[in-house]
Amino acid sequence: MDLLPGVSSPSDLRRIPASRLPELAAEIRDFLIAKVSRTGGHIGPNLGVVELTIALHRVFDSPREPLVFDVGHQIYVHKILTGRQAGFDKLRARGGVSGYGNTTESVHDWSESSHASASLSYVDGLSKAYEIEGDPRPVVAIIGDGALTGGMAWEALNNIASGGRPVVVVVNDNGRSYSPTIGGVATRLAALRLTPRYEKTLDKFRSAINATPVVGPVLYDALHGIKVGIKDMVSPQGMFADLGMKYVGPVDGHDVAAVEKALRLAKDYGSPVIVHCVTHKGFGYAPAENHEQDLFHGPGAFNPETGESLAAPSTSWTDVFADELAAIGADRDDIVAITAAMLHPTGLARFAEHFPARTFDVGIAEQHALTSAAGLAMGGLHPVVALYSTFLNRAFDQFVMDIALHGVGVTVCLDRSGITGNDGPSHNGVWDLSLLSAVPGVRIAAPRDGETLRLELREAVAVDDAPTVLRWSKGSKSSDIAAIERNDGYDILTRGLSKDVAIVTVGPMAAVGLDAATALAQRGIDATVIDPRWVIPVSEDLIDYLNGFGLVVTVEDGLRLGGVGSAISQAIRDTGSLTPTREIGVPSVFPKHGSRDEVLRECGLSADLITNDIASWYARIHGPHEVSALRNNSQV
Ligand SMILES: Cc1ncc(C[n+]2csc(CCOP(=O)(O)OP(=O)(O)O)c2C)c(N)n1
Repeated sequence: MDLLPGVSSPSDLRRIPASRLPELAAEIRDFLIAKVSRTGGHIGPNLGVVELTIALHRVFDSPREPLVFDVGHQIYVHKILTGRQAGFDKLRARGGVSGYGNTTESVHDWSESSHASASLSYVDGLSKAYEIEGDPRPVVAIIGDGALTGGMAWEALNNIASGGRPVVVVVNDNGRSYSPTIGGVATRLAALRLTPRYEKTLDKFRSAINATPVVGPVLYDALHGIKVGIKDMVSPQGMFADLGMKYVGPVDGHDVAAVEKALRLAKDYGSPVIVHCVTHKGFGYAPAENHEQDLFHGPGAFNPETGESLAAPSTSWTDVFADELAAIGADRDDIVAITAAMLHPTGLARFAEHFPARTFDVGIAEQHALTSAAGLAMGGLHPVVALYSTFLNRAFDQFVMDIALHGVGVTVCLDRSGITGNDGPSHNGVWDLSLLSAVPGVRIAAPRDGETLRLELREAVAVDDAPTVLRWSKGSKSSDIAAIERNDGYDILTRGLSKDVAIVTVGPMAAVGLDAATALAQRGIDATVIDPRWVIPVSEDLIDYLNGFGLVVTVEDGLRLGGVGSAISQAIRDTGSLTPTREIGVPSVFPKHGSRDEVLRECGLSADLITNDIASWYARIHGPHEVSALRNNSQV
C-alpha cells in the first residue's frame, strides 16, 4: 500500500494526481476486504462505491459541503478517506468505527439514522437552512436505487425539484437492494442502464463532458440538451426530467474521472441535479460479484481468499420462522407474504420458493407494506408481513389506522427485535412492544424458543379479526425450554418452593430469567419463572396467578417505558392488589454499538445483574426475616 496510508483527509486525497486514482481505488478495495473479512459488515455495497466516493471527496469540500449517505451502510469508503482507517480493526465493535454514519465519530458524517430513503429529506432541509442564511453552498445526497423505492425519497424529491436550491442527488444505481430492486422506479432506471445502447450512450456522454472545458449553467444546459437527446434514445420519457429535475447520466460509476466531471457539472449548475451513476455491488472482489443471493450485502466474518463464511453453523430464529411459514403456506392457500426489500434476511425466501405468486416484495416501503397488507386481508387473504423490528417504527400509523382500526387479520413478524448490538442504536428493535401495546385490539406474542415460535405463528395466522404480532431476536435461537405447566395465558418454566418472587419473562429473556432464579435460590429467595407467551393483551389468568407473590418482576428486552412490564404492573394494580412490582427493561437511551451481550449487560439485562436487582428489591420490600415466613406459605 503506497497511497492509502498517506490519506487521512479529503485534502490529502485531492493532492493525489488523477492518474494514480485507480491505484488508490485498488488499495481501498484491499483494505476493505482485509478488514471486513475479520469483522463482518457491508462489504458488497462499499466495494461498489469506491470510485464514486473518491470523486465525491475530490469535487465537494466536506464537511463544509455536506455529503449525506442514505442508510449509511455504504459509508466505509467515506470513513476511510476522512481519517478513520485505524477504527476498522474493530469495525462495528466497541472501540472501533460504527457500521453506519456517526456524528460523534466525525464532522464529515451528518446522519446516523440508517433507516432508508431519508437522505433526500436531510439535504432538502440543509439546503433550505443555507438559503435562509444566505449561504450558496451545495449539499449532496448519495442514495441507492433500492432506497429510491421508499416513499420518503419521493416526498423529498417533490420538494427539492421545485426549490431551485443547489442540491445534488447522486443515484448509486447497482440494480440491487439486497436482492434485485423491484418496481416501476427500478424498471425506469434499468431502462436507462441496461439498454443495449448503454455503452454507446456512455461513450457519447463521456465525450460530451470531455469536450467541455469550462462548466457553468450555460454549458450545463448545452450538455443537458445533449442528455435529453440521449435520454430520448434510451428511455421514452425521463422520470426525473418529468419531475422538473436536471439529470446527468448514466455515468460509469467505476470511472473516477467520468464521475468527477459529472459531479463538477452538477455542482456548478447551482440548482437541483440528479447524477445517475451506474455501479456494481461487490465490484472487484469475485466472491462478492458472484454471490447470487445478495452480492455480499452484509456478511459475517469470511475467508478473504475464498469468501467462505467463518461462522459456525447454527439455527437462527429466522430459520425456524422460514420453515414454519413455508409449512403453513402448504396447508393454507390464503396465506400471502410481504417483504420490504428483505426477502432473505427476514426468512421469506423459503416461502417465496414454494409460493412465488403469493409473495410480494414491495421495495423499501414499510408503510405501504402494511396498508397493502390491510388491502390483501380485506380481499380475503391472510398476509404475513416480515420486517426487522426497527423498521416497523416507520409504519406505526399504518399499523394503527389502516390495520387495527379496521380489525383486519394481518400478522406482522418482527425479526431483530430487542437488542441487536453491533449495528448500533438505529438497529435495536426496542420500540415495538411499547408502541404496539398502545394499539387497541392488537395481540402480541414473544416466542421464547423455536418450539413456541412455531406454535405462536400458527396461533397468529388463525386470528382473522385483529392484527397479530410475533417478535424474535437476532442470531441463533436458544435451546427449547419446556414448560413444567401450561395454563391459559401463561407457561410456568420453573417453580419456587414458595411464592417469594415471580419473574415474568418476555421471549428470549426466559433463559436469563431461569439463570436468575437459580442464582436467587442460592441466596435463599425462591423464584417462579413465568412466560406469558402472548404478552399483550395481559391475560387475566396471569394476573390472578401473580397476585399473592411477594414480588413480581418483569424482564423484557424492549423499552422499560410503556412495555409489557408496565402493562402487567398496571393490570395488577387495577385489581386493587398491593403486590409489589418492578419492571426490568431497556432504559430510554440510544446504546452505542457493541456486541449484543455487551449492550444487554449495559442495559441491566444479564442474569447476574437481574439477580442483584431482584435480591436487593426483595430485601428492601420484605426484609431478610420475611423470606422464611413466606416460604411457609408454600402454595405456589
Ligand atoms: C426503512 C428501512 N428498511 C429496510 C432497511 C434495510 N436495508 C438496508 S440497506 C438496504 C438495501 C439498500 O439498497 P440500495 O439503497 O440500493 O443500496 P445498495 O446496498 O444497493 O448500495 C435495505 C433494504 C433500511 N435500512 N431501512
